[in-house]
Amino acid sequence: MQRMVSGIKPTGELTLGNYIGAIKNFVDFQEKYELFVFIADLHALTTIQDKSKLRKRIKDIAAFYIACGLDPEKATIFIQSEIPAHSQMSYLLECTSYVGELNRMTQYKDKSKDDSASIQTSMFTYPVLMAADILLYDPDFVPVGDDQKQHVELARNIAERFNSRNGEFFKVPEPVIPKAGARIMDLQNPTKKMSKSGDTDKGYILLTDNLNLIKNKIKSAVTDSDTLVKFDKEKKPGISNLLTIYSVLSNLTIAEIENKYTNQGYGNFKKDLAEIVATQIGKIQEKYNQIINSNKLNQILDAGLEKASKIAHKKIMKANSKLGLGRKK
Ligand code: ATP
Ligand code: LTN
Repeated sequence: MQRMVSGIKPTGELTLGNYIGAIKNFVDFQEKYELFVFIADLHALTTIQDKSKLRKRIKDIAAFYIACGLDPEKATIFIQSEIPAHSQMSYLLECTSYVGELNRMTQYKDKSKDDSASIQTSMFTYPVLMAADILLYDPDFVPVGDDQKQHVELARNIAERFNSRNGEFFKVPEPVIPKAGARIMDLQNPTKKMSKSGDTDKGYILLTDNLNLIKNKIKSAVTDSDTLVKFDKEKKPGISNLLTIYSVLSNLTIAEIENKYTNQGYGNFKKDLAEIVATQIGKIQEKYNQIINSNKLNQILDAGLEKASKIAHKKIMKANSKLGLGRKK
């Protein structure tokens, strides 16, 4: 069975973007691949965090993974910081990467544009930690949203460089970007990615939002002044974003949805979409409420930790040895 690895960082509440761009796909992939999914808590420390909020979010993401349909019998779910090999491998890969290539990472460039003096070092080096997260497990594929493609490509370059310097050691993985929904946009500013750190809370939908609030956010999403339900990313970014959400959540094609709402204007379209989103998130919330305070969540994370840490520990010990560290060949 081919293997996949991916993670989400607990820097805020999960959004509909995280669900459509990442988690929903993990749920499909667990049927066909050996899937490792983790909570990237070390990555959260790239910005300063409130400790008690961080701890709550770590468990929240684990509970949402399961509530969204990840099955711990099929997928290995674990917390990154509980496996020290991630940080250790990150250091070895820092010794295999260049400042020049990290400087080219667009996410870093965006984040450091305003005030690079107050950006933490870890924000700069974080793609290397992400490479470590991936390469430790020798996956074939890394499913991520659009914004993370460049980081997976960096991981590939680092793996190839390590292999050419030290002999074949890491598998070089491929990124897997979803065909639809790789970039769900902000509902109020549809040229920007929907993000938990967005400007207005009307722009993003959280998996924890009250269902009525979700419906209102969809109904007040920015569209354009004509009334045609038609996909056109350049000219009609708002309606195109809503069509993408509708299509991914209903399994109808964009063309089928466009047909369904010919000559109806935006009102009915938005009303139906509001129902679809609220119903699906409502089901997720029900399962989340059942699991969040149960003992089962800890058992799942313990089992995931045991399985993942064996693989990661072996790999880091072999990497140390490959590089001439320690005493053992
Ligand atoms: P932030 O938006 O706070 O900067 P993030 O949501 O991009 O963070 P993560 O939570 O680690 O960061 O992202 C987890 C996964 O969700 C990644 O694969 C990312 O590409 C995907 N993702 C995040 N936002 C969206 C979005 N708006 N549309 C599609 N996929 C998304
Ligand atoms: N950097 C990613 C989260 C992340 C990740 C990973 C994704 C950390 N490690 C390994 C895939 C594989 C983000 O910010 N979205």
